[in-house]
Amino acid sequence: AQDCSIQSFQVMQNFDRHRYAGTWYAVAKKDPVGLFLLDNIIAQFNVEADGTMTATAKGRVKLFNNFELCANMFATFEETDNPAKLKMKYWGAASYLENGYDDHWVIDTDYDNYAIHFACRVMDLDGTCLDSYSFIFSRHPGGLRPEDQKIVTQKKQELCLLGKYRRVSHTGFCDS
Ligand code: DAO
Repeated sequence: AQDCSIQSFQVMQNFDRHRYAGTWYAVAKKDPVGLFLLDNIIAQFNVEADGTMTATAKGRVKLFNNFELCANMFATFEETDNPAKLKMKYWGAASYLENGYDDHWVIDTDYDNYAIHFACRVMDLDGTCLDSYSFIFSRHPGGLRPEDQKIVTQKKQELCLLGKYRRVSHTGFCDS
């Protein structure tokens, strides 16, 4: 049987935040409970002068009354004993946007084409995840290259999330 305890998940070896920096387009997403970012999700990771990683992100969200807008989000990252397992503090440019403190695990990336992210918000007693979300990022707004799709499918399976993702569309909603 497959081991779905999150502590058994392989993460990126020798994670290099300098190579991870730059623009990533979310092309697929496994949503958490209380879904926030819907689509047109673009994240920009930075390495600050002091070496810490930060990010800005945009994405379409729906607020109360189904009012939709483009959310401008900010994040700072804290290190843990594993360089690929970061803690992310995030907040919105406006006070009515979501804020929180989540895991940000980099499961795999080739830095130039694809990245697979995973965050568990609530763990079950057996060590599996009860409430997770995961982004599949591409450097290319058009999606993943066929050769990367294979790796991504394999990793989705290892995260016990195969079939749980939806496509994230890019229509230009958050451009300009
Ligand atoms: O969209 O349902 C959701 C959960 C994601 C919340 C995190 C928003 C802030 C993201 C900034 C960095 C990109 C990973």
